[in-house]
Amino acid sequence: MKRGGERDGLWQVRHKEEKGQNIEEEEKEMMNGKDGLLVIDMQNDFCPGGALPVEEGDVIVAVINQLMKHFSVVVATQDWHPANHKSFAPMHQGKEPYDVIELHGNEQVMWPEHCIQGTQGADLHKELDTREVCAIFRKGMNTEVDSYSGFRDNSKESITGLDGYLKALGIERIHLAGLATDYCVYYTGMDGIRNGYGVTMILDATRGIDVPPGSMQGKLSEFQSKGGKIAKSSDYALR
Ligand code: VGL
Ligand code: ZN
Repeated sequence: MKRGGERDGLWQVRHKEEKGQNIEEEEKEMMNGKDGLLVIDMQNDFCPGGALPVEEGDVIVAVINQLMKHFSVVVATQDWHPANHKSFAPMHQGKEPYDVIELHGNEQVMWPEHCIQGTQGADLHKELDTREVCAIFRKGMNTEVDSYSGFRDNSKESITGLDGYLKALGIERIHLAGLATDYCVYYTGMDGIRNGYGVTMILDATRGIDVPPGSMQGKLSEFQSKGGKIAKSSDYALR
């Protein structure tokens, strides 16, 4: 299948192993039209000054803009909540942001109100180069259930259509950037693995919340234990 602007490039993942001495092993993989970049929730509310700010959340925009140039398929997601979404702490009497409750049988972190449909907080960061974005998938519209993954809601009841879109375009490997590492990026990655993609998280093109503390480390270990790869933006090079 041929798409306009298809680009070939090389990206590499370096593995360092300690075996008495440092052995540096380099693995190179060719990137082609089967690779897609997913830019997760690169929205104002997740950046400093927003409603649910992630530390340095805005710093990665420039990194992502550079990365996009290496991919012919770039997809973005947007957290897109109604104003009365049940993940919002003010919807529950006596609950404070970052408390954890049970909601319809699932653990639910109480978030500050964020990414309300149509508000400036829900807009993609204005410096994000959306010219390179082929499609935007929205999630979190059902008031009753949160939706971290770009593929489906947390209750596994409804899908966004992202999987069908990627498969229709012949995408076999997805590369993840955006916010937040330990929530929407992580859950999108885990679903990606479940749905049969090779999944790489471009770690310096993400930033995390780390709530509760340790969430970052735990989620990254879990992701790698399921076959997810970690890379850095400098591993991607156009040749
Ligand atoms: C996110 C918390 C609540 C995210 C979205 O994009 O990681 N986190 N909604
Ligand atoms: Zn949300």
